[in-house]
Amino acid sequence: MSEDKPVLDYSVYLVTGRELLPTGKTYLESLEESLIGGVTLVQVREKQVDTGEFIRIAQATKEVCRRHQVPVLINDRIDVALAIGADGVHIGQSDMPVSIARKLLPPNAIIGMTCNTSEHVQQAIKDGVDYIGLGPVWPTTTKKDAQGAVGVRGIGAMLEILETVPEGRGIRAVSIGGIKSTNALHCLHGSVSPSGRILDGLAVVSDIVASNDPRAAANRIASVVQAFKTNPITTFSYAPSAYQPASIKHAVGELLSVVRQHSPLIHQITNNVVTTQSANATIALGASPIMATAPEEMADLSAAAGALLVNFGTIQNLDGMLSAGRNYNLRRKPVVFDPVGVGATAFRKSSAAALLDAWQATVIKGNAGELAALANWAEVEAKGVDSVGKGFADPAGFVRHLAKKQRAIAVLTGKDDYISDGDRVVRLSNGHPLLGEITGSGCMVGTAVATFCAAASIAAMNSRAPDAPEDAQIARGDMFTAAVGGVLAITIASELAAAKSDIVRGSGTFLPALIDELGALTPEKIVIHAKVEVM
Ligand code: 3NM
Repeated sequence: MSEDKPVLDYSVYLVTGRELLPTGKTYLESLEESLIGGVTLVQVREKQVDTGEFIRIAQATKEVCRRHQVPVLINDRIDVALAIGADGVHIGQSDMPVSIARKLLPPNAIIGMTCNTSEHVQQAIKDGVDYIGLGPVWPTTTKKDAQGAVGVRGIGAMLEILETVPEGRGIRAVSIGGIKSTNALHCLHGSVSPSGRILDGLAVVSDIVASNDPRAAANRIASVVQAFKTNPITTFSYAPSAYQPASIKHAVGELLSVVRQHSPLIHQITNNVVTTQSANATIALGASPIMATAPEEMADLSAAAGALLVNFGTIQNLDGMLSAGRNYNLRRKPVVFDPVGVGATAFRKSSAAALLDAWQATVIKGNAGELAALANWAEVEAKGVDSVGKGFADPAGFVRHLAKKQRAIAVLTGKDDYISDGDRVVRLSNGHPLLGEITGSGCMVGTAVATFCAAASIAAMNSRAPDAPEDAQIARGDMFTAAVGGVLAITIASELAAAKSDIVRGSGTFLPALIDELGALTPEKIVIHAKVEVM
């Protein structure tokens, strides 16, 4: 790269789209307002005008952008870029080859390229581009011939290539396609690559251009990107570095006290086998359940509730699940995902994929079979699995891998339970065989995890200074400890219930005793009984 190449700020990358302007707003007005709002880079994209008109628009764009010291790139047309002295070009996969563009343009020109696949990224690295535009993240109607959406994890996989190929490190990356201020944080957070590479910015057309208030629209995205880039959550190591069993047990006890004190509303979209007992478990823990499924009520409920559980044991309303998670993400409230039986049918698998692309899960909880199906057996086998259904040769390594990949806390339930934030792993070994003899004990773990997550969120909000800067956590609070707490609550209560030999004579009498013990659980009992090992 040439020495005097300008250093661009890709944070809020506006791609123009005059056809989307609202009535009454001129192109240059909208552009200027968006620059005031925080756009840091502009690409002039014109697909339907003659050369003379393109040059006129590009020149006018450049003049406005210069006033705000914002660089201008031209989509596709090297000749137009040269004609107006633009800062560079953005070229698509079917446009002029980079090597030719490089020869035609001045040495300090910026060249960016659209990449939809890993192969495109590898080629772009070979071509020596300055930045890549990765997408589409989500379906978009703005680009008529857009490729299939790759999702946030697809963006992360492409970002990882920049990290693993040495020449890729200096290349900047933005994502594009369906990005709005409402999903911007999910896009940034969910696309962090396994080795921690983050996006340099977000490229947006309609969310800014089609707005009646482009200044506010740009500003909303700018503040999300700014908060994320200032303090990117590349792992989930929220917990203090001295994370020892004693401090974990104590912190879980404190969260139980928060549940009892605040009685948060726990919104559960769950299966119709366990609805009643999950609701009763929620009440016993000291919280309030609401079991609502209709998409129309998700916005209101996300304002009122402390956490969301999505358990898809019986998928009746996928739209409700999609809408619910998006709303809770928007409010930065925890979303617990329990992909019950996800490996059983193709519909469950595709639904899980759709949900995990539509919103960011805070915690993903499942047994060995479920989490293996979610992670793809191929990957699991590569990580070492004993045999299908039995468990993992390296459960700690597996949960760490899954947490990293899904950018969530991963909870693997079984005889021992493993919980990871993608960095550290905790093994819990409480529980009783009777849990395996009643239906829905795993679902109750999901309920309890959601309840503790709501408490962690309340604790974080209560300790937050009123003037604290925006942070980049998709759900605020120590969700790792919350996940540990939810598992411990059910497993410790199961031991205490089973020990009541005068009352409990089998699975039928065990369930009510379990609910009783959840109600009688105290921070002290957690500290006494919890079997916690930091791995
Ligand atoms: N390129 P909006 S998607 C210009 O995937 C463009 O390469 C894409 O528009 C790609 O922000 C796209 O309105 C349009 O969804 C993005």
